Amino acid sequence: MSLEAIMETVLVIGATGNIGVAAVTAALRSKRNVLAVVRNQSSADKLVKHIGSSEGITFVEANVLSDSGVKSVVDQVQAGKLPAFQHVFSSVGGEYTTTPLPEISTEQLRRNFNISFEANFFAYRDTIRYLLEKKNPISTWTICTGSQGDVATHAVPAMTQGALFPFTKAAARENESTNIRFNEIYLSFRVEVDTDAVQHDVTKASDFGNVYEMILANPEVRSSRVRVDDVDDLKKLKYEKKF
Ligand SMILES: NC(=O)c1ccc[n+]([C@@H]2O[C@H](COP(=O)([O-])OP(=O)(O)OC[C@H]3O[C@@H](n4cnc5c(N)ncnc54)[C@H](OP(=O)(O)O)[C@@H]3O)[C@@H](O)[C@H]2O)c1
Ligand SMILES: *[C@@H]1O[C@H](CO)[C@@H](O)[C@H](O)[C@H]1NC(C)=O
Ligand SMILES: *[C@@H]1O[C@H](CO)[C@@H](O)[C@H](O)[C@H]1NC(C)=O
Ligand SMILES: CC(=O)N[C@H]1CO[C@H](CO)[C@@H](O)[C@@H]1O
Repeated sequence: MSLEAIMETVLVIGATGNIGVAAVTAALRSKRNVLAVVRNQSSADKLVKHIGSSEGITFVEANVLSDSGVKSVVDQVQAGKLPAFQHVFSSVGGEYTTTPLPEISTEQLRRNFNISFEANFFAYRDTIRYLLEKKNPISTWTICTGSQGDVATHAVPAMTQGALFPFTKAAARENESTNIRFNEIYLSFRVEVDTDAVQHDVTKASDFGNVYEMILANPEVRSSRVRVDDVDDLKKLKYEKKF
């Protein structure tokens, strides 16, 4: 068998962010290729800088906020212009701000729901059919949400994360017995790309990447919330069914 035939590919949406970089790191470390969706060349360059190399990464430009952005990527995959993928990881994210509720402008509210909710929803809606059609039993679909959705010390991200919870529960239900293992990573502490993490004394993306590596490696983890409450959870998966 050729190397291409056995090499898996992870489609990463939000690939250039703190969490996306962790997912790309995990994919490459576990000998998978990455198809990274980026908004432009500067974002692609940023990802290469964080990872240290572009080996194993194919870049595709798309506007993931638009309801045709991810769809255009899948269309190109189906046309054979981009590598086929078996896994999806999504972590498009908006502002981590403490703006109090009365001061949130309509524009700020809509922008954040656009980035943190709609983009992740479109990513799911427009890749899931492709993965179902391929019927590959190794397929996975993973999203990272934040405990802000419950804690709500930061109203803007709290509201968008809160909206992601029922979406992930519905997706976990709909794929309970398909070829796709859908899982949510529920993260309760700050993770940043390694250089920033060192400066701010928070967890490094490369360490957080362990969680995604463990999910990819463990066929038992399905339709679950994987809780990452403290650093011990970076070594051993803590998961339970979403419903
Ligand atoms: N970091 C954490 O500690 C943490 C904790 C709990 C939960 N989370 C969850 O993970 C999500 C991502 O967090 P993060 O820290 O990785 O965020 P981030 O570093 O700000 O990254 C956000 C990602 O979304 C993309 N994005 C943002 N606005 C965009 C726009 N207008 N058009 C196109 N792409 C856009 C960014 O692309 P560019 O690079 O091109 O800007 C980047 O890839 C959060 O929203 C939350 O759901 C994160
Ligand atoms: C890429 O997008 C970012 C964010 O919108 C912007 O600041 C930057 O100028 C863009 N770079 C290019 C090369 O278009
Ligand atoms: C959301 O993003 C899309 C694509 O960039 C844009 O067309 C739309 O106007 C945005 N919606 C809001 C409410 O900001
Ligand atoms: C077995 C099962 O529940 N399959 C569902 C998986 O998700 C797709 C798309 O959302 C549904 O069409 C299937 O019925």
